[in-house]
Amino acid sequence: MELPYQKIFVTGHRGMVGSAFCRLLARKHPHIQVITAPREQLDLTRESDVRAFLEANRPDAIVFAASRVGGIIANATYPVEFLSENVQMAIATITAAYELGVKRFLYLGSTCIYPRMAPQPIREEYLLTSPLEETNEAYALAKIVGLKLCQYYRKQYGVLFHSAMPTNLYGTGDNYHPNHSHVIPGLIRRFHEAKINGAETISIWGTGKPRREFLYVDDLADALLHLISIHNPPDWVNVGSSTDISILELANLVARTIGYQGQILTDPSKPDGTPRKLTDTSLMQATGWTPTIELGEGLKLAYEDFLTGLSNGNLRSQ
Ligand code: GFB
Repeated sequence: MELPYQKIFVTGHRGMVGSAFCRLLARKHPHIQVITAPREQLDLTRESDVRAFLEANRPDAIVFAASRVGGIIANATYPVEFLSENVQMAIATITAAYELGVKRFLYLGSTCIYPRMAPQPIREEYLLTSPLEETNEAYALAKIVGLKLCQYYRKQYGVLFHSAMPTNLYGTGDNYHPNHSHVIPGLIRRFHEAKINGAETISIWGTGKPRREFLYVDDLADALLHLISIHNPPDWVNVGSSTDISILELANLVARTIGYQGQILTDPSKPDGTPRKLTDTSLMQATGWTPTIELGEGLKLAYEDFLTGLSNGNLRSQ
């Protein structure tokens, strides 16, 4: 399907989501000019800088994939940065986009915006119905601000600003930092090192009892392309795989993928986070989109990406 855009500005193009979306655009819509700006060239927290950049580049659509992101330990350790940087980037970029007449704005959040004890599976309307999960409250609040600002611009000014709330993501270009990463890259790195070092046991964080849903990042990129191509997208919509797995079962799956045969131990001194955050994806399915990459296949692709990054010396670890 042709897209009615000549120039799309993708923020966060070097991140896992942004780079996956740029790859997909280049493959499926090579005629569309993809505009990007590295952090050292454009500080998205400064509205005047963003306005000047948009004035100079005039994109007709923005996919907002820039975020200060991290796993449970990073979020629980740096709430000031997770709240302030993400709120400032959202307000500066969404406001500048409206001022400069950008036709379409797709903002990315996360399913951690929903209450800790939301009924499962989580539907979009459960937003703000009860307290958030403490370990990532700062990030969740920031993402709720961005989602709501887009919703208000759409309601008040009729512009097509809307949001996607992906479940836990993993895959090509992930961040493998030993402490700041999410669970899948965290386990891949540590299980690989345990295999190489012949470690007899390895500990996973927490009790292993929480359940998580996962989506391969190339599936998300396809969902984002789908969302900017439909005429009346939901104000915000969950993007997930509709299946979840316990962290201990995931650890066993990662061990099998990597070929690690030691004993897997739990470490209850580390936080579990929210017990479960399975998304209800019926709203997204109703728009005509479903994911294609199963977890088993995705883990193989992610491990291959890790090994490639390791051998090339360009593994993302920040
Ligand atoms: O992926 P994760 O860091 O974030 O942790 P959340 C998921 C679960 O995996 C937690 C356990 O119960 C962790 O205790 N876990 C076990 C590990 N071993 C590891 C490990 O080696 N590394 C990590 N990171 N976890 C995030 C939010 O919550 O979800 C973010 O903090 C974002 O803001 C993201 O929303 C999507 O799933 O708990």
